[in-house]
This record gives sequence, C-alpha cells and structure tokens, in this order.
Amino acid sequence: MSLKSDSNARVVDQKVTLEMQGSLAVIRIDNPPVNAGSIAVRAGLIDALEQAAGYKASGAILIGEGRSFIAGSDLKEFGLPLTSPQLPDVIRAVELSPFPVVAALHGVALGGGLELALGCDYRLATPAARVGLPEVSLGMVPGAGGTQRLPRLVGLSRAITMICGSQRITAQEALSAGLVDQVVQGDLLEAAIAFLSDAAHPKRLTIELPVPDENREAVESSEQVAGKRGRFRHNVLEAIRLVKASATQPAANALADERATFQSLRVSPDAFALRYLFFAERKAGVIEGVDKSLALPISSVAVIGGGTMGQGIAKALLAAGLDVQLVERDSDARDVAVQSITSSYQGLVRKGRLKDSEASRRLERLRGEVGLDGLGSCELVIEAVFEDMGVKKQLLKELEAVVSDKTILATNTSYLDINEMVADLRRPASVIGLHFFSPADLMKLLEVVRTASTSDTTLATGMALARRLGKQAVVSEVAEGFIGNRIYAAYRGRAELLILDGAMPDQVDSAVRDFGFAMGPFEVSDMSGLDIAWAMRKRKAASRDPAARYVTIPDRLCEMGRLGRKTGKGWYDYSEGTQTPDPLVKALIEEIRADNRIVAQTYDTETIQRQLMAAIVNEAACLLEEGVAQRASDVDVTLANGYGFPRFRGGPLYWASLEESSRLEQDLKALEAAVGHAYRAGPVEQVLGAMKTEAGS
Ligand code: 3H9
Repeated sequence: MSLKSDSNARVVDQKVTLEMQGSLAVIRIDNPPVNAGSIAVRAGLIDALEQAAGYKASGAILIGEGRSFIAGSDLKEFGLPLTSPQLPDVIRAVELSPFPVVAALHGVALGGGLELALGCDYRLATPAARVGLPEVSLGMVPGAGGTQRLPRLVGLSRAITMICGSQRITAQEALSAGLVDQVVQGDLLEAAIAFLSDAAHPKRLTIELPVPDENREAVESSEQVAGKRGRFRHNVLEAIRLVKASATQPAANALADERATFQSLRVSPDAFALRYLFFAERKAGVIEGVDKSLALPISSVAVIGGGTMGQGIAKALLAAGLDVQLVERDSDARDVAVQSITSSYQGLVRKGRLKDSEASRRLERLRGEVGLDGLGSCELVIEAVFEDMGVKKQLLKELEAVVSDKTILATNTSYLDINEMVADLRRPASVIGLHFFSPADLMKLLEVVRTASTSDTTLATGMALARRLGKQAVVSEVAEGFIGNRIYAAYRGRAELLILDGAMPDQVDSAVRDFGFAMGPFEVSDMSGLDIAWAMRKRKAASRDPAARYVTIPDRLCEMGRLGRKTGKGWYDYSEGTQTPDPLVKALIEEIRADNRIVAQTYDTETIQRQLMAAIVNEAACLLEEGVAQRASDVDVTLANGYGFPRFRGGPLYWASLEESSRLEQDLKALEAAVGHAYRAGPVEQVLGAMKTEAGS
C-alpha cells in the first residue's frame, strides 16, 4: 500500500483508491475490464473503509471506475479455495463503519457487486445501470447476503423471481421495486455527495429492515413459477428456501445458512459446467489472427426474403436499433411480411412485453421494398430466400451489381456450400454466412460462416453485428450443416436407428428430456415439420451410399401426410390437443423392423442417452479434425445456445471430458456397430485429451 503525500488521493492498493472530498470518502474500484470483485478488490475495500474511519469521514461513496460498478465476484476464483478477506467480510466492514455508505451504481452491479451494494446503507444508480443476482444461472446461490437483504427491500416474491430467474433489471425497475433509492440523471458522484450531505440519510443497515408482509398465495405462486422455470434444479430450490428463510429465521442464522449453501454449490458439478460455459461463450468471440477492430460500422441492413426467417432476422435487427429494408418479389408479399411484423409487435404490446413507443420506433425503421433497386445505401444485405443453390447464386450476383463496393453480402443458408455459392462473384471476400436459427429474433445462436475467400474485415463485421444483436456468435468454416446442423444430423440419425432397432419414439424423447434437453428429437421433428428433412433426403437420394443403413420410417410418415404438429399427426398424435404416442406409428415401426428382419432390442434410458451422446461427441471430433470449428469449446457453445443442450452439463464435449474413458470407448464401439458401414470414427480421445490438458493448465 502506498500513499500520495501531496493530495487527498490515497492509493489503497492498485485496485481500490480512496480520496477524501471534504468529510466524505470517495472509494473507487478499478479492476478492468469489468471490476470483478477479486481478492485484491476485497482487501482494498476493507483497507479503504478503515482509512476513511481514521479520517473521521462522515460518509463514504463506493463507485466503480470504467464501465461498471462491479460485475460480480471473480468467477475464476470459484473453482479454488477462496482466500480471505471474503465478500461477507467486506460487507461486514461496510456495516460496521461508523458512517453511512452509499453505493453509486453505473454499468452493471451483478452478483457480489449487487450484494455489496445491498450491504451499503443507500444505493443510487444512473438510468442505464442494470442490477441483478445471476448466481442461479451459474449453478449457485448468492453467497454474500443476497438472499437475505434483497427480500428486505423488494419483498419475498419479487426476490424469488429475481434471484431464481437471474434477472437483470433496469435502474428504473430497481427504483420502483425499492432496491435503489434514487435514479440519478446528472453526474453520479456529485449526486452521491449531495445525497450524503443531506442529514436525512443516516446509517441504515438493510439487514436490520423487516421483510415486508406479503400475501402467502403471491409468494407460493412466485415459488412455483420459479421452480418450474428453473426445472427444479437443486440450486433453484435452495435459493427459494433461503429467500423464504429471511422472513422466518434470525438474520445471522440465515446468512450463515446461505454462506454454507453457496460454498457447497460453488464446487458442484453444475457450477463447474456453467462457469466453463461462461468463459467458453466469451472465447467463442475470439478468432485467432483476426483483429476485432477491423469491423465496419453497420447501421442499415437489407433482408431479402420476407418469409418466417426473413421476418425474424428483420425483427432481430430492428430490436438492435438498425434500419431495415425488407425486400420481397412483389408488393403483395412485401405487404404480408410487413403486416406480419406489425402484428407480432402489436401482440407483444398487448401482452405488456414491448412498450408501444418502442414498437413504433422499430416500425419507423422498417421499410418494405419490392426488388433490389433501392439497396445502394445498405452496408449489409442478408439473403433469406429459398434454400436452393441456383436461386442463391443468382441473387448474390444480382446483388453485387446494385450494392456499393463496401457492402457486405450475407447468406442465411443452413446447409449449402457457400464456397460454391460465391465462386462466380466479383467480390467473394465481402461474402459471409450468417446462419440464424428460427425464430431468428429469439434464438441466441448465430453461426458466422467464413468461406475460403471471406476477408478478415468481413468476418470481424459479422462478429460485431452478432454482438450488437445480442447473439452468441460461433465461427464455422464451410461444411454441410456447419457446426450445429451437422452434429444434429448425426444425433437424429442415431435416434432413428434406435427406433429401427427396438426403441419407441416416446422412450427416446423421454430419455433425452431426463438428460436435461427441453425436448427429444422426435418431438423437435414434429414441431419443426417432418417435411424439411424429407425434402433434403429426397434431394440427396441419388448420392446416398446404398450400403449405409437407412431408416425409412420418417419417409413413410411423410407419405402418410403425417408432417408433425402442423398436420395434427407426426411421430405423435396431437388430435386430442396433447402429444400422445400413436399405436399406428408403433405398428408402422414394427412392420418396418419385420421387413428388415430386425429383432427388436431392449434399451434402457441410460443406454439411449449414452448412445445419443456418443453420436454427438464423435461427430464433433470429426468436425474438429476437419477444422470446421475453431476449438472444442465452440462446439459446446453451439449446442448449448442453439440446440437445447442442457447448460448445466456444460456442453457435449465438456460432458465427455468428465466421463471415464473406458466407458466412452464402449459407447463409441456400440455406436460404430449400430451405424455400420457409414461410420466414421473421429479423434475423440485426442480432442478430449486436449480439453483435459487445457482445463488442468
Ligand atoms: C457472484 O458474484 C457470486 C457472489 O454471490 C459470491 C459472493 C461470495 N469474473 O462478457 P464480456 C470477463 S457470481 C471474471 O465479454 P460485456 C469476461 O470473461 C458472479 N471475469 O463483456 C471477459 O474477459 P475476456 C456474478 C469476468 O461487456 C471480460 O470480463 N456475476 C466476470 O459483454 C468482458 O466480459 C456475473 O455473473 C466475472 N464475474 O459484458 C456477471 N465477468 O475479455 C458475469 C466478466 O478476457 N458477467 N468477466 O474474455 C457478465 O454478465 C458480463 O461479462 C458483463 C459485461 C455484463 C459484466
């Protein structure tokens, strides 16, 4: 610790500084990039508070340097034994300080950052600040009083909803809920100084406030909703239990209970997996050798094709504040597309999920167009037309002729070879794949596809756009199905073989749900429509290896007009309004088995799960060997963000890296036997070995 002798600024340590402004102590936290509450920050805060007391401060202000207050505890520390002083020690020091302490919040105050603020006597926030306790989404519960102090300010049901839903709320919402005391329009520090200079703001410990009385039904209802949304995971139930304890237990006991629960949960398998995914998601944004700052600014985008996908992409762009031209072939199609977006916003406004003013702003930025002539000023054009190589090639050529030389062209293809698509273009370096997932305005994943000729500038621009849209980007090289659909095809293929060899669709779906997916593969097929994959199979029929095992069941279902939910029947029967296994499908499966002279095997839940996982893991290894994905963790990020893979398992390769290698080997052997002739073994052992080495380093 060093002191500056010629001013009031005292460097408490490199991460925390203390400056006396009159009788007020201004304590600044400076731990870039997000002011994570590392050990240095915690120790610095305690020192600063002690020094402020030594200076007989009449009040103190905790404020963050840079873009945030505190983004939470340093997640890198959580897999290891925690070093003292710990966050509850810092909060105790705040509470024991003889003067009131104000937390001045800007940027984000999350997790431990918000818990520290809750431990302060008052909280002021800028309008753009966001606050929340995201620990549950990381497999834990708040560990420094969040479950005890938050309900004292916002009530039990609101606290349950916020904590279990890992909600990040705005300053205005926090003010209405009673979480912050003032939203500051002008200078935050000046406002905090004025606030503390007011004698009406004496010391006031949050932990000593009573939990507001609340209607029991309201609490029970928020408890049920939160439990269900959190799929009744252990940490979610623990969070609910702890919040409720704030109303019934002495604070000291409940705080100790919370701390013990946090300590055990932070080293739980879920928490390790979710932390892995947190850092994997950030790493996915890094492209080796490509400078992020090359990204071109984008403010105006054209979307070609106003079907479901085009509309979804347009909505994602509008929500991010971009100007959008939605282009259709004729005025009827254009009007239908614009009307459909308008109606969907009206629906959201009616449900209270979008402000009327925001819906109007978005619609003002939307222009429906016919033909390509008006696209000269667009910085980016995304085509979302029919999935056909000829159609897309022709369109890109026409686009090249009308847009400026700086315009980036993107294709939303989900399978086609983009290298072939750009072969005849003048500026292939300006073309990229942007593979959105449907509904494109809601789904988090965006595969950013780099062709053999995509320039670094084009790629960096695609990644920056993804970030602006709030999407999770993953870079893929050109390959059929890119990363996600290629792995999904292997998974679905294995699921269909399981049916052919002895399982029933509901048994497979239920095993997959038990593993943690939201839906099984046959439920997903029914939802998205069996005809999409059918059309693809028909297209590829001529080139199919005749020696490969082929499951005809889905073709037969399509021929019977059973295209899934939209026709009331698919793998299941929906005619009574619920998803019901259909004896007719069972009979069809048995008939096809008999035709193929297959004696049905019996599969237990675990075998089904492990076989499907083996198919995913093997395909992922093949794809890494080919260089389609940059790194193993990108595969995990793809599956967790676009395919419903359970986040608490980290991702398929993370899951596999924790499995006993001999068991995995057995699974892969069984997979090989089931797939037969078409099986290609990926370098699974090598991929997982590299992951383990990285995790240990
Ligand atoms: C907690 O607090 C538990 C307490 O209850 C316990 C009490 C005892 N730790 O996302 P970005 C890094 S649990 C370590 O790209 P953005 C991140 O890895 C914690 N590092 O920026 C990245 O590094 P790099 C509760 C962290 O502007 C860089 O910062 N808190 C942490 O899009 C920039 O991140 C949370 O869950 C961290 N906590 O978003 C908050 N946070 O550049 C998690 C970030 O090397 N964080 N980093 O790749 C976030 O939500 C976002 O990062 C944030 C910034 C909104 C802060």
